[in-house]
Amino acid sequence: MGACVIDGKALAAKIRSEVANECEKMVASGKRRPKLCVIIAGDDPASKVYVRNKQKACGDCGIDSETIELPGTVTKEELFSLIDEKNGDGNVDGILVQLPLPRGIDEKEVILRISPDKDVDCFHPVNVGRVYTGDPLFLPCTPAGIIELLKYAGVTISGANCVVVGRSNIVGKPVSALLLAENGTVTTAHSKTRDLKKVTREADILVAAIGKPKFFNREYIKPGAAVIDVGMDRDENGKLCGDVDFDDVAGICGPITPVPGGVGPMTVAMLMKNTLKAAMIRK
Ligand code: BQF
Repeated sequence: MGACVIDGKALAAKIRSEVANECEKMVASGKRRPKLCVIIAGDDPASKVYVRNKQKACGDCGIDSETIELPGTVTKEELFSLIDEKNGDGNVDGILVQLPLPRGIDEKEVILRISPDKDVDCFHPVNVGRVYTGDPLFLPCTPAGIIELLKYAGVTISGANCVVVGRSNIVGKPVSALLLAENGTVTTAHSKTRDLKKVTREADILVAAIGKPKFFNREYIKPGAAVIDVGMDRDENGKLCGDVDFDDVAGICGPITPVPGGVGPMTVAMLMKNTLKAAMIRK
């Protein structure tokens, strides 16, 4: 117990090197490298950074990557025909459409268009359902990264009171499902939750995923609790920070993830794992 900062960067590097080893094994056995196709539409600066992080991670792992940049004015039909082409391309293992999409394009429809066996983000309803029924093909990247971070820090999930704050399809809902699959006792709290402090103060494991800079101070935390900060927010000076007031909380909590260098690098590392998996099921 006692505050310890969980080094997500180091764990992500370890996972990338394991993926790299597996890729070299594939090459040694005469197979081609896994290949990820990343599609980005528009010029959101944060999205561009994330796509660059993913390209670089592919390079580190020995995964081939192709990035297709579309203008923000792209139509749904154009995007669909590109996805159809990549679905049918036997040399492409994973397809990722960077979110958010430009206004007017329905993300749900785009996700449905991606072949489930190439859906390395694990956003397709078929893959989401498989996670919930305990028969996963891929694991959702950020939630799977969170589980790995907890295990790496030596936190026992089984039997623990887990409180997830936030209920997005990308983080809150699927991380709740994975914590449940690990035998946690899971509460998913959100903006309508009454007396949030009372709820989070019961948490042995708190996952903060609401997108509000430094929202969670020590009043929300049970002493010794593990704190996972999924926020990618900007503070009053425009500096990157999380949903947790790290300096206030670090004095009383148990293991805690920093921002940057906590969950973020793990999201990208788990994407590499999924891409390797996609390549393995293709052959
Ligand atoms: C780090 C993301 C919100 C909305 C859409 C490393 C990433 C971030 C941080 C990264 C994220 C967040 C990604 C760090 C991908 C994680 O060193 O702390 C890597 O690239 N991420 C995304 O693709 O879409 C998002 C957050």
